[in-house]
Amino acid sequence: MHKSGFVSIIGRPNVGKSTLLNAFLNQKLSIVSSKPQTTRSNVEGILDSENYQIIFTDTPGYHEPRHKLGEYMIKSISSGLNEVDVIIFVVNYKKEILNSEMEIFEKIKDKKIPKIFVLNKIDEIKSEEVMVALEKYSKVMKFDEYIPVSALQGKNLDKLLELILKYLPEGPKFYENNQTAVNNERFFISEIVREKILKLVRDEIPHGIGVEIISMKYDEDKKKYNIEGNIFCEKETHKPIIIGRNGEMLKKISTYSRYDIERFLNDKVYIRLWVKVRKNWRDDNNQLKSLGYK
Ligand SMILES: Nc1nc2c(ncn2[C@@H]2O[C@H](COP(=O)(O)OP(=O)(O)OP(=O)(O)O)[C@@H](O)[C@H]2O)c(=O)[nH]1
Ligand SMILES: [Mg+2]
Repeated sequence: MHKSGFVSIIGRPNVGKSTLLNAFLNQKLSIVSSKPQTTRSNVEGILDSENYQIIFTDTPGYHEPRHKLGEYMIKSISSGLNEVDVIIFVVNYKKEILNSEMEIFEKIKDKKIPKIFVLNKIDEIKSEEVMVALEKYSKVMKFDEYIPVSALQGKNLDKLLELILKYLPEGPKFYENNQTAVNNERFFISEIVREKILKLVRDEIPHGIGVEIISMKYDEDKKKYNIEGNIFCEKETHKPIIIGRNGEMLKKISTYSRYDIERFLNDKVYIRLWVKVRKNWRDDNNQLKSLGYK
């Protein structure tokens, strides 16, 4: 018997949805950072085995949108819930259940789809707290399964996979063997650059960053990819911060990006990035589209 299907990972920002996807795929597919609202578009990853194929969708964190980019992110979550076979709802331990968690639950509770409740980051809490939290949530949120995990340490992920497989329907492979990614290469490359900016640049600046890959060519003589891209920021005052003194910050962003892109493409890379200002692009439909948020 071969099982296959679509599994969506949803939850508030920063709870570890992308970390969970990457852990299942054993590959860094979706970018991760300690700042909330890291993921902006749905990222699909395929876990393939002899007896099953799971297509995971990592979605943006659920939040109250404050601009059109935020609205796009919220729409992505909804579209990620269309025609799925299993929903995974990820939360982190807190003393009280949050209103926003209840809001997410309200959105999925009437769907006739198997739902798994995942308490993530259990490496950060005591085992008594795990029990208390699971009991508290299970009283107010009806799920088919409840499971505590640590996506970062890989704790209980084998059990979570078993639960997913339990609810996954019988079906054929939807994608070829050995394919992990669905989104296109340029998407991943721009995401890698955005991740480095999220890690290296302070405060709120990264939230207003958009990355566009303008060209990607393979140089047959030098045997490496030539990649060029634009980093868009929202304010004139952000530009010198991203470039840094003597261009040092931009150099760091480029170098760290190159390491990851080389790993991703499995080839040598030369990357050049430019920093440009696009005022309020997060609220401009055309600019959003040009950055792939459509
Ligand atoms: N201690 C601990 N940290 C974790 C775990 N899973 C994720 N994290 C950390 O939590 C932070 C957020 O992780 P992400 O995977 O980006 O979270 P997300 O839910 O995808 O966030 P958004 O894309 O913003 O919605 C990162 O710093 C991760 O390293 C875990 O199991 N344990
Ligand atoms: Mg994410």
